[in-house]
Amino acid sequence: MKESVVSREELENICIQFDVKGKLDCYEAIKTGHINDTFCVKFKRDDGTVKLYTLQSINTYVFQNPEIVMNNIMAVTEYLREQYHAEGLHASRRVLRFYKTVNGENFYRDKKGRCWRLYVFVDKASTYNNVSDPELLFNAGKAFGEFQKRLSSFPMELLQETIPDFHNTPSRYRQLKDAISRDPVGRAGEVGDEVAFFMERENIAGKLYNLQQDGILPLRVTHNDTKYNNVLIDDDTHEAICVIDLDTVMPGLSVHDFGDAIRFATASAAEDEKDLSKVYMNIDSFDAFSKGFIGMAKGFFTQSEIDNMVTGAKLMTLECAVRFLTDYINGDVYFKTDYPEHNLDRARTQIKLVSDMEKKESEMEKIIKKYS
Ligand code: GN1
Ligand code: MG
Repeated sequence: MKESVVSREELENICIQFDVKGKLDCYEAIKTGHINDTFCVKFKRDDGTVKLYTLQSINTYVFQNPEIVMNNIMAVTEYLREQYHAEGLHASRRVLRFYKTVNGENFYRDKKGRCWRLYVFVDKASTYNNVSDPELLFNAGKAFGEFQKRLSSFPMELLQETIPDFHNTPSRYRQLKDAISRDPVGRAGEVGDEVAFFMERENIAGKLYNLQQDGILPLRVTHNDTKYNNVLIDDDTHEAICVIDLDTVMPGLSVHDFGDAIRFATASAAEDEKDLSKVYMNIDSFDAFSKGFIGMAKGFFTQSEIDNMVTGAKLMTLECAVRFLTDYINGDVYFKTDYPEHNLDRARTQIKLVSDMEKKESEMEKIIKKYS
């Protein structure tokens, strides 16, 4: 997926659609994230005051119904904001605040058909891609766990699925097989080893999906994209203050949120590291994150959820590997890439992580037990 090009004048005009006051002073593209195009924009008012906003164009190949995405996000952020207020807490740095357009819409569709949304930029806070500091990992685990706890009273029926079957791992396998048989850009022949790895594990791919279908794992309001860089860390206190990237908040499984976070936060190297000898699952990071996610939500998760957290980590990593490889075979239509083998490199790191997790399964189980 290619990034869309947008001029300064276009950015300024789009912001004006959200009734932003003043003139565009400067802007910067924010490069984290594989899906949407994001900018930090700075506006200067006539009285000299400045205000920062995040402007984002929603990827409509990935999110075919931006109305649903924005309805969900507005409902969830509003709910969280009221909850914080009811507890006498400030919400401005804890919950993203989205603006409506001058026409009262949740997003603005420009002449080129791109869908834009605008929200307050949270200052003095950062996102990180690679972390090994246990305090930061603990704080992020706590924040993602708390996010679920806070939304456990949210009326789930108000949420619509923004991407159907998002974490349906068997369906991700079907998409892979479909890509292999269509082979639109002639890459399927090069990935035999990777495909063999997936096929050897196909028998476990449906485990969590089936447990949910059988009513053993409860549906909750979940985030579904709990990468470490989807939580804002306060620059001064190092607290994980605000969960971001809410596009996939919808009914889902807690074990998926835990698992996807583990996939990313405990990885010893970047998601696209080429030197696979550097890639493994850091068990100390696993301990720190679990202490936050499970330890701080004691009593919240059911026993069947606790029993399946480690499977969540393995399956979310496996699923992500399948998705990267599928996109590679399809010609890189979904995830943003910087070079032709980018998705293949990503798939390979995830495969390496799955292998390492398989070796460390009993160590991981012990840690979960310790905190539950
Ligand atoms: C995408 O947008 P970002 O980078 O937070 C993807 C996740 C993947 C992740 C892999 C909507 O997340 O599902 O796990 O890349 N988001 C979507 O890094 O597909
Ligand atoms: Mg995302």
